[in-house]
Amino acid sequence: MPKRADYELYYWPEIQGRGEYIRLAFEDAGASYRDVAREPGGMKLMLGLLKGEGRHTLPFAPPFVRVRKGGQVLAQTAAILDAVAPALGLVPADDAARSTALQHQLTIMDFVAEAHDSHHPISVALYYEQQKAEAKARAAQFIEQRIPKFMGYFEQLLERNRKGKRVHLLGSEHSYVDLSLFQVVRGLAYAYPNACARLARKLPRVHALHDRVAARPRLAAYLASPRRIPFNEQGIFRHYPELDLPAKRGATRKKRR
Ligand SMILES: N[C@@H](CCC(=O)N[C@@H](CS)C(=O)NCC(=O)O)C(=O)O
Repeated sequence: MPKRADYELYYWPEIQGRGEYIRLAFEDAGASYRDVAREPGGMKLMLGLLKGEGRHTLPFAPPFVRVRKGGQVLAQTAAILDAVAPALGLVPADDAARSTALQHQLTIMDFVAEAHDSHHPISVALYYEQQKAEAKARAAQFIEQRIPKFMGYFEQLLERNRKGKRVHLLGSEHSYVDLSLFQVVRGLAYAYPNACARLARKLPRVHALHDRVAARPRLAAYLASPRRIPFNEQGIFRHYPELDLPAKRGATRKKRR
């Protein structure tokens, strides 16, 4: 009989989306988890919990996670990471560092929401094609103002936390926040390759952190595995060439998962 998993993740099966921040934490820690909605019959279970069929909980939206011990179901990406990180060894033990990690994660989730709204500025209930003109205006602002502001902030944090060469968002310790920033860098490079290429020079520490995270053995194995869903145009980071800056002459696009 297969061993029961320690965690159950409930998230939309076709996209990385916000579920990916949780997947990266489980994968990096080598945790035993089920990605329930990707299993046969799993979508039905997830939709049931969203309709209130769970005894103890009513999550508003995926992702949510059930922790086997105690069976608690918890939603909200940042709250989930805050709750599971100590057992996964993905946050320092002291309370101050744990609060700082949560603060950074919430900032990352604000950034993720803005990345989503850059192609869906009017409503999640409408198709991209129904809000293309508004998306064009919103994406231009996102590229010009918001990506540099958020990324510049993370660059500054890394500069302030500098300790030798091993720089993390939480000073000298690897944490779930590093994994999440990696995902945003990867996602934006997929969605807005030209805009990101032009900004890269100003973000050496962010990119160095991205590269170190990508090289972590368990993460590298995960990224190369079929468990990593490729980026696509149903997810949060979508590549619509018309929303990106034009390519610089001679530039080529790298395909990454
Ligand atoms: N603040 C929540 C947002 C959750 C969320 O928006 N989930 C999306 C998928 S990434 C969803 O399914 N939303 C359904 C809806 O808003 O109606 C989080 O960070 O987890």
